Amino acid sequence: MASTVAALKANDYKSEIKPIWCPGCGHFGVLNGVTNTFADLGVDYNNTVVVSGIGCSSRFPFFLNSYGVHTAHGRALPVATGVKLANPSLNVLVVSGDGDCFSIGGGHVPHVARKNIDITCIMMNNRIYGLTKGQLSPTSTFGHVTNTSPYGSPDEPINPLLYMLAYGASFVARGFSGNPKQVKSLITAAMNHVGFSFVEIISPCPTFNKIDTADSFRDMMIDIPESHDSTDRLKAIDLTIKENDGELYAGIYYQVERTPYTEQLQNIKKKAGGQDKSDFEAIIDTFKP
Ligand SMILES: Cc1ncc(C[n+]2csc(CCOP(=O)(O)OP(=O)(O)O)c2C)c(N)n1
Ligand code: SF4
Repeated sequence: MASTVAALKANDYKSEIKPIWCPGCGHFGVLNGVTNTFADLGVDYNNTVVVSGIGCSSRFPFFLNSYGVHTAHGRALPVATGVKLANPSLNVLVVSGDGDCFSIGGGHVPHVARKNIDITCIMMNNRIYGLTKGQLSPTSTFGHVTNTSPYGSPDEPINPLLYMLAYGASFVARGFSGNPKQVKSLITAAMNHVGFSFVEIISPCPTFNKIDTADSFRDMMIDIPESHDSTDRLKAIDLTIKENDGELYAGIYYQVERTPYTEQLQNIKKKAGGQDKSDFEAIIDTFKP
C-alpha cells in the first residue's frame, strides 16, 4: 500500500452522502468492509483515489471521504491504471459490479491482470444488473429468468476468478458481504499486496435477484481449506472450478510476488535514459519557481 496516516475511525472515512442502496443490499457490507480496512491500515484518504464505472456497486466513491472518479460504464480499470501510472504514490482502489467489470468492461480485465498494475479491484457479484432493474449479467446462472431472459438464460455464466487466474493476476480472493470479518481481512490482504489484487465479494441484490438470495449464497460459501497452497496457480484454478457445482470457496486462492507495472516502467525509463521521476512529479516540477 502506498500511503498511510495516523489512526482514524471507520466512520471518518464515510462521506456526508448516505448510500441510497435498497434495504438488505449486500453492497452495504462491502462499504463497511472498506471503511474498516481503511481505519485498520490508517489509510490516508487525501492520498487515495477510488475509481468506479456505472452500477449500484459503482456508486461507492460518493460514500467515501477519499478522492473518487465515477467513470463511464466498464471503464474503471483503464482510468484507475492511468491514475496509478501518473502518480504511483497514490492508493488506487477500483469498485465494480459483475456487469460493469465482466460485461461491458470485460475487455480491460486481461490487460490489468497481465501487466500487474498495482491497484486493488473489488468486484461485487450479485449475478444481475441491479441499477437498470434486473437484466441478465455475465455471471447469472443458466436458466435464470430475468427481464431480458423471460424463458430462462441460455448462457453458461463466466467464472470471474478463473478469468483472473488465467490472465495472471497476482492476488485473487473471494468473500461474502454477509461475513464482515472475512470481507475486512480479504480487502486488507489485497491492499497490502504489491501488484494487481482482485477480490470478488458475493453481494446479494434482494430487489432484483430472487434466486441468488443471501441465504442461498451463505449456504454455498465454504472456507478454503488451510492446507491450500496459495502460491500454486493450478490448485487455485481447481478451486474456482468447484463453482460449477455450486460451491463458492472463500479466502485467498492465489498470491505471488511479481514486479508491479510501475516498477517495470521505471526500469524502462532508466534504460531509455529518461527521468526517473513519475510523470506526475515531473509535471509538478514544471510549476516550481
Ligand atoms: C454505455 C452504457 N451501457 C449501458 C448502461 C446501462 N447500465 C448501467 S449500470 C448497468 C449494469 C450494472 O450492473 P452491475 O455492474 O452488475 O452493478 P449492480 O448495479 O448490480 O451493482 C448497465 C447495463 C450504461 N450506463 N452505459
Ligand atoms: S437494486 Fe439490487 S444492487 Fe441495486 S441497491 Fe437495490 S439491492 Fe442493491
